Amino acid sequence: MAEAAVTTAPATEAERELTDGFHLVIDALKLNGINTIYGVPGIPITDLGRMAQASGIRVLSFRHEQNAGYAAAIAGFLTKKPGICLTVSAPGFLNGLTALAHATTNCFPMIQISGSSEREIVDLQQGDYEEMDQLAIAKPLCKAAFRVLHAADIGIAFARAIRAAVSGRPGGVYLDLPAKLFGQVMDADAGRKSLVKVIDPAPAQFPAPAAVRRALDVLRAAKRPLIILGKGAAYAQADDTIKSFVEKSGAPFLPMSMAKGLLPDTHPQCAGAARSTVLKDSDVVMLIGARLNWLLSHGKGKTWGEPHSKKFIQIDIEPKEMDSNVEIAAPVVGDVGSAVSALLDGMGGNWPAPPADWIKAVTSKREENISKMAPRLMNNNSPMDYHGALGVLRTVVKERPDAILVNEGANTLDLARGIIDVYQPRKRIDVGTWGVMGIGMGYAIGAAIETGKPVLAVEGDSAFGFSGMEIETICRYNLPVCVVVFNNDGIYRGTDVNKASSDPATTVFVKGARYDRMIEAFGGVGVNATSPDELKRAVNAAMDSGKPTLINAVIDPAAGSESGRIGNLNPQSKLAKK
Ligand SMILES: Cc1ncc(C[n+]2csc(CCOP(=O)(O)OP(=O)(O)O)c2C)c(N)n1
Ligand SMILES: [Mg+2]
Repeated sequence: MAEAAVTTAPATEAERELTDGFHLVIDALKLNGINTIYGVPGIPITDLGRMAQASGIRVLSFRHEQNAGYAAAIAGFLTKKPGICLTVSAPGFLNGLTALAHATTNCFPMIQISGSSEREIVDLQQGDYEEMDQLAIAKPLCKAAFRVLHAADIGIAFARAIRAAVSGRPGGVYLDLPAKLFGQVMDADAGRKSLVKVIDPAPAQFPAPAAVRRALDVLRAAKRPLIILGKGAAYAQADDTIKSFVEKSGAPFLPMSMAKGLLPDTHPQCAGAARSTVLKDSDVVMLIGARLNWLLSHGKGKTWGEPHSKKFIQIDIEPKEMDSNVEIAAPVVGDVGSAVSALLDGMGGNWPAPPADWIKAVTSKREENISKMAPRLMNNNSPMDYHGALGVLRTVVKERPDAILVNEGANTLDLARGIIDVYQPRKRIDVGTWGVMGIGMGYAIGAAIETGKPVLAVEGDSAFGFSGMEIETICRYNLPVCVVVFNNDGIYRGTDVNKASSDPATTVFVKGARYDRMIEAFGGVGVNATSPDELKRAVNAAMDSGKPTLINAVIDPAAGSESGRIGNLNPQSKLAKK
C-alpha cells in the first residue's frame, strides 16, 4: 500500500504537491500536540531537527543523548504527554537507550525516535555506516518498539507509539526510522490523510465497584491506617481528588520521594518524619501509585514490623502489579484519578476518623524527630556538613514553593530527600526506581523547558559528573537553573586512601575541585561557597536572577556515609576485606 502511494503518481512530480518522510514525521508530532524534541543531531536526522525547528517545534540540542533522553523522560512525567528524544543511529541510539529503559522502569511516557542505517545492508551485516539492528536491541528495554519503512505509514506508527507510551501503565517506546524513510516522497494530500490524531490516548480506566467497596471495607476496619503515595499518584495530576481523599480518611500519609508535595510535607497528616514508625506499626496500608519494590523493602521483613502482618490495599493501573511481592487484600485496578475519586465517592458523609491513639503516636514521633533535626540544620560550619548546607536549601525552597527541585547523589540524595520540604505536586524529581546517577542536568533542562519554572538541582559531585557537560546546554538556552554541587571530593566521602599504590582510591576525586569554574567557560555564573551563609546568598541570588548558575558547595569530605542510607545493600563476605 505504501509503495503504491509512493510510485503510482497520476501527474509528474513538478505538477503536484508532494511531501516526504521528514515532513510527515514533523506533521505527525504537531498534529498530536507534541511541540518539543530533545536530542543530538547527526546522520540521518540532522535535517529533521532543522526542519522541525523551522516549523515551530522547540528542538533542544544536547551534548550527549543520555541527557536528552532524561529530559524527554521527565517531560513525560511532568506533562503526561510522551517526551521525545531524537538520536542518530547505533552509538547515539545506544546512548539514548539508558534513558528509555529508565523511563520504562519509572513508568514515564517517552518516545525515542532514532535514525538507523540501511536495512538491506544492516540485515546482511555488510558493515554499513553505524550498522546495528536497533529495533531488536530496543525491544526488551521498552514497552513497545516499531520500525517504519514507508512514508505512508509514519502517521499510523506515531499513533501507535503515542498510545503505547501513555495508555495503561506509561513507559518508553522506541521508533526506528531508517535513513531512507526521510527522503521518501509521496503525494501531499495522501500524506495528510495518512496522519492520525490520537483520540483519547490514555483512556480513563475505572475500577470495578466491588473492588472499591472491598478497599473501603478494609480501610474502615483499620486501627492504624497508613496511606503511601507513589510517583504514579503524582503523575496522575489528580491532585485535588487525592488531597480530599487523604484528608477525609484522616490517615497518616507517607510520600515516596517524587510524590512529596502532593500534599505539603508540612501537612499535619504527613508522616514523612515518622517513616519507620508508620511502616512498622500500621495495620492497614493503602498504596496509591506506589509499588512494593525495594524502595519499600518489598512490603515485608523487619521494616514492616514482621512477624505482625498487615493488610494492603493497592491502587495501580497495572493488574500484574497486584501480589507482586506480598498478598494484596484489596486490589483496586484502575487509573489513580478514577480510582481515588471512586473511593472518595464511596466514603460517604460520615467516614470515621482513625483511632486517636494512632494519630497521637505518629504525631508525637514526627514532632520528636523534627525537633531533633532542627538544630543540626542551623549550624554554620565551614567546611559545611550536609545538614548545614541542606538547612539553607530547605529555606530557599520554602520561600519558592513553585521551584522544581532536582536531586541526585548518595548522601546528597538521601539527606536532601528527608530535609528539604516540598509544598506542591511534581516539584521534586530524582533518581527514581533505579537510583540512577546522571539524571541531573537532563531533568533540570526538561523541567525548565516544560514548566517555565526556576530549577534548583542539588547534586553530589559524582552524580553531577555524569551529565556535567550539559551546563553548556543550560547556558546556551539561558535556562533558569541553579546547580548546587555538594563537593565532598568523592563518592560517598572524599577520605578513602589506596594503600597498595600511588593511584587515588576508587571513590575519591581531585581534592578541592572547583566545579563553579566550569560554568564560567560558557558565560554562566560560578560561585564557590564554603559556609551555609555564603551558600544561602549565592542560591538566593541565582534563584532571583534566573541566570544559569553553578555553586560549588564545599562539604567536609568526612561527612558522608557509605552509599548514603542504603549501605546495607552492599554485598558482604565472611572473609576479611583486603
Ligand atoms: C549510572 C550509575 N552509576 C553508578 C552508580 C553508583 N552510585 C551510586 S551513588 C553514586 C555517587 C555518590 O556520590 P555523590 O554523587 O558525590 O554523592 P555523595 O554521597 O558524595 O554526597 C554512585 C557512583 C549509580 N547509582 N548509577
Ligand atoms: Mg560526593
